[in-house]
Amino acid sequence: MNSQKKILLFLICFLFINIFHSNAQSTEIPKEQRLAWFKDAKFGIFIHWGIYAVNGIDESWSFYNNYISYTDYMKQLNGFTAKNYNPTEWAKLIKESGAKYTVITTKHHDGVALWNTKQNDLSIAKKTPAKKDLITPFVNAVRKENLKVGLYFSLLDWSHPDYPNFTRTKTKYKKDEKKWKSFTKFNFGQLKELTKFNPDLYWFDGDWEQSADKWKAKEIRQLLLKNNPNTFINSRLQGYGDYATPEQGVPITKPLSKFWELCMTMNNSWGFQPNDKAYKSVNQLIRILVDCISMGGNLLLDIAPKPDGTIPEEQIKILKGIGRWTNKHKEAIYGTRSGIPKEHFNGYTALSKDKTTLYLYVDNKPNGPLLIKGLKNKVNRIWVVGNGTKLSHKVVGKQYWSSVPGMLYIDVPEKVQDKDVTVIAILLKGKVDLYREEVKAIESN
Ligand code: H79
Repeated sequence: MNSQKKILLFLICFLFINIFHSNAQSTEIPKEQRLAWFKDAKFGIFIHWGIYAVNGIDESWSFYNNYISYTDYMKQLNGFTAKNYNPTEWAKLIKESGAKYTVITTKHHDGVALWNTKQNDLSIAKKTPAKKDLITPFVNAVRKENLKVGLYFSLLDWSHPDYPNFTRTKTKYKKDEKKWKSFTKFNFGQLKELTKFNPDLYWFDGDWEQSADKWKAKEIRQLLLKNNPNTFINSRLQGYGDYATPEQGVPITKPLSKFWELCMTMNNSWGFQPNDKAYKSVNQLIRILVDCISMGGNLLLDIAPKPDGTIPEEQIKILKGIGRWTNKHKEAIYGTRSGIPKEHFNGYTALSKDKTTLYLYVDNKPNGPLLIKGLKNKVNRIWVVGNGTKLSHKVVGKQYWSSVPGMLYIDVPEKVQDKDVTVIAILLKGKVDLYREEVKAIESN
C-alpha cells in the first residue's frame, strides 16, 4: 500500500470512529463519574409536601382509589397556606441529620405543581392562599448548606384533561393521539421549567402507566442531560434511568445495580398524616441506614411537612436523633463501600473506598467478644469510631500447617458502646483479603 492510500484509509477509520461516538449515549459522561457524589452520600432526605397535607390523607392516591371525590380532594387547595415556610430552617435541619442530599416533590400524581409553572394554572402559586413558588427558595436554601438537590416529578398527571387516566375506576379517554400529543407537549414544557433549577438529580415517579415510547423517555433523558451533563435520573423512566429505587422494602440480598437508594417513610405515610403515629424509632432507622450502607446503597428517608410549612415535631426529633449518630460516625458512613460476606462477620460491615479499613456495625449488645472469621490480613489497629478508644484483639486457633486464617476476637467493653449502633474500625495491612475456599481435607489445606 502506498502512503497516499494509507492516509486515506486512516481518514476513513477516523470518520467512522467519530460517527460512532456522536450517538447520544456514548457522548454522555460515564455513570461512574456522574453518580460519584451519590455513591458516597449514603443518606438523603425525601420531602413529600402537597395539598394532601391539609386533610392529612394519602397523596394523590386517596382520590385515585376513590377514598375521597376529586372535587373534595381539590378543596384542600384552599387550606394550603405555607405561612410558616422557612426553607433555611429546613435545610439546616436536613444538614443536621447528616444527609448529603434532599429530594422534594415538585409535582405529585395529583398534578399540583409546587413551583410557578407557566404550562397551566394548577399550582400552589396560582390556586392556594400560599400564592408563591415553593421550589426556588428551597433550592437556594439547600444549596447554601452545600447539600445536593433532587427534584421529584410525577410523569403521570391525573388532573390534566389531556392525560388519559383519572381514577382506578374512571379514565378520561381511551385513545386520542391529539390529546396525548398535547399532554406530551405540556409534560416537556414542565420538565424544561424544572431544568432551570439545575437539579443534581431527577426523581421520576409514575412511569408505570405508559411505555418508554409514549413518555418519550429517551428524549426526556436527552433534554435533562443536555441541560446539565452531570445530572442523573432515578430508575423510574422506563429503562432510561441511572440508579435503582426500591421503595419501602429494605433489600434482603445486595441489589445487583451498582447504584441504588432505598426510599422509605418514617411512619406509614409519605405526606403529613397526623393520624399516623406508627413512627419507626431512631434506633430502627439507624439500623436500616447501616443495612443499606453495608450493601453499598443509600437511604432516602421521607419527611412530611404540614400545610403551613412546619415540620412535625416527631420528625424533627427523628432527624436530630439520626444526626447525633451520623455526626459521631462520619468516617464509617460517607464514601464507604459495601462490606464483607456475612460468613465472615455475623452483622453489618462496610469497607473504606481503598478497602484497607473494615467497619463493623454492632447493633446489639455483644455477649462476649466480636468474632471475624477468614480474614487473611494482618491487623494494624482497631479502634472505636467516634470515641477513639483503641481495642486489642486476639487471633485464636490458627494452625501453622493450615491456610485457614485463625479466628479474630475483639473485646468491646460496655463503656465504649454507643446507645444505638457501635462502630468498630479495623485498619488492615493492605486491602481486605478473605479466605473463601472450601475447607478441605487436612493435607490440602
Ligand atoms: O410518592 C410516593 C408514593 O405516592 C409513590 N412513590 C412514593 C415515593 C408510590 N406509591 N405507590 N407507588 C408509588 C407504587 C405503586 C404501585 C402500583 Fe402498580 C401502581 C400498584 C398498582 C399500580 C406498578 C404497577 C406496580 C404494580 C403495578
